[in-house]
Amino acid sequence: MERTLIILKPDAVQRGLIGALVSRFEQRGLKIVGLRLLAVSRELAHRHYAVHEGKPFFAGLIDYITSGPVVVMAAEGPNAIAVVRSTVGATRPGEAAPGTIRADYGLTVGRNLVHASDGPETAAAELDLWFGADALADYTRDVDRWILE
Ligand code: DAT
Ligand code: MG
Repeated sequence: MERTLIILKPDAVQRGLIGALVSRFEQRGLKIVGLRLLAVSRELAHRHYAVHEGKPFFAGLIDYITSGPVVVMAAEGPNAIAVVRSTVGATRPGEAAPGTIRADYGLTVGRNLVHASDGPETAAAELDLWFGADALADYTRDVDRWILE
């Protein structure tokens, strides 16, 4: 089992896509173990995107992620990190595969709707950054025997 962080960015919230996008992950069978809506401070944005500091798009990225409230989710499942990345699609929506969130709802890299952790180390660090150590829910779902073999 893995856990990973998903952020529905301000454009997704403003466009009224919270329900539709949360549904994508639920329908895939992933279990939501954390969910909250919050305004993002520039300090939190800098920490989240620290790896991109110094790149030409960094300032615009910080402006974008702090431009309105976001929804942060923790999702759990087998290979959840890769499964979520494949559901989200390629960074540039114009290059994302049809059926992925970024292809189905997006056109430009600066409004690509969703963030998803890209590996085990970043998932652990991002879950800690956005949820803290012990805020995630441990629970079982009766339906899991129909989703997980
Ligand atoms: P991803 O979000 O697919 O993990 P990333 O980590 O490389 O992609 O970059 C983080 C975000 O930064 C990405 O969602 C959108 C923005 N971004 C990346 N490359 C960019 C570029 N060349 N121009 C503008 N924005 C970019
Ligand atoms: Mg990334």
